[in-house]
Amino acid sequence: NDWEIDQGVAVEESKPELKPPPMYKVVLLNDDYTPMDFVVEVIMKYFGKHQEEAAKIMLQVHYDGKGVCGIYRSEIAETKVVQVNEYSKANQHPLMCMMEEA
Ligand code: TYC
Repeated sequence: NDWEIDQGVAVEESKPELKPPPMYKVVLLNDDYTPMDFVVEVIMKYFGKHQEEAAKIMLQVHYDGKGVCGIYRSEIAETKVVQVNEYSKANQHPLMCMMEEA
C-alpha cells in the first residue's frame, strides 16, 4: 500500500549520504622514453610523496608496467590525471596517467 511505498522511499533517500564515496586509484603507466628522474619529480609534485617513496613507485611502474600513486575520490583523481598528463605533454614526455576503480 501507499504507506509502505512512502516509507520505502524515505529509507532509500536517507542512505546515499551515509555511504562512503567511490574511490579511484591514480596510476602511472610505463613507457620506454620518459626519464626516471622526471617520473620521480611528477610523483613528488602531484602526489605529495618524498623522494624515497616516489623512487619506489617509479621503479614499480618501470618493472611491472603500472603503479599506484594514490587513491582519491573521483573529482580529485580526475584533477590529478589531467594535471599530470598536461605536465608530461608540456615537457614533451609520453608519460601516461590514468584512474581506475579502487
Ligand atoms: N621506463 C622508463 C625508462 O626506462 C622510466 C619510466 C618509469 C617511465 C615509470 C614511465 O611511468 C614511468 N626511462
